[in-house]
Amino acid sequence: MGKAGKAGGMKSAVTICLVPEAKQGPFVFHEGLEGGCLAAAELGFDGVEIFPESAEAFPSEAIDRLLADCSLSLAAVGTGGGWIKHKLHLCHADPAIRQRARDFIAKLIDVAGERGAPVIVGSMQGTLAGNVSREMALDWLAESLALLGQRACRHGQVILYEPLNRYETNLFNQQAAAAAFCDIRGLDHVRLLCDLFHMNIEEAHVSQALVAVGSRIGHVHWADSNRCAVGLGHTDTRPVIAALRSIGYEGFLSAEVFPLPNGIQAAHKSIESLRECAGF
Ligand code: LER
Ligand code: MN
Repeated sequence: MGKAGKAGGMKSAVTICLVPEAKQGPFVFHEGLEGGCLAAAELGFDGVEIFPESAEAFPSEAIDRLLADCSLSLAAVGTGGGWIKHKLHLCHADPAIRQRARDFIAKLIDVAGERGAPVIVGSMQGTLAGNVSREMALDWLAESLALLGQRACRHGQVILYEPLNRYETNLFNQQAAAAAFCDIRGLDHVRLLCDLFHMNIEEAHVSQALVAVGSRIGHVHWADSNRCAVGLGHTDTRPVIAALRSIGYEGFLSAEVFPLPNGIQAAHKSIESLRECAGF
């Protein structure tokens, strides 16, 4: 964390995708773990956020070696490989698929937890479809997040639940509604992942929305309005940083953006924006 400096307790991270099917996805590095870690370290990021295919395919030995050699933290581990590769999610009408989705995430909680990191439940939350009522889906989601949260807690971790924009889920699109859901359902081991790209679409006021959920925030995806690196769109990130400072946020600001014009330049622009806006 020593690199954070004026950023207070906030830390920088950059995304590395290990799922070939997600080649078009909003991840900075797609060309392998080693290249991604070396570039992240070279650019001065504090950590990396990894999007693996599954727990079984998680390259534990290589990750441990690279994190140690590059002095990087593991910021978080994505679970969306379960959706992209197997179409699993936590609100599926079929109980067997819901169970497989939960098992898929549970195994990733263990590999992430052993390395001091939380997992992200984003696309694996699913979306309401067919005859599934909202009430039913939210019961299933709460039940899974409670069980998975307990598992994360055994590693001293939380689950990062990510409200997504309306084109990706109809469960929760806004932070306040997701926070109220966590409160009402007693989801003590769940924190919110605030993705500035989704928030730019869904929130009336991004920085006010951050302040309103305050201590529920566990992670931030650092992205501009067009999902490019911050600085390449029209989001004003200064009030965002002021809002995070005002609530004493000490987690990661993780660049989850398209590799445009390429991964290295997106990473460079991301760390530069963190230095300019947040004093990294
Ligand atoms: C998906 O849009 C997203 O933001 C990811 O972080 C979800 O896993
Ligand atoms: Mn995100």
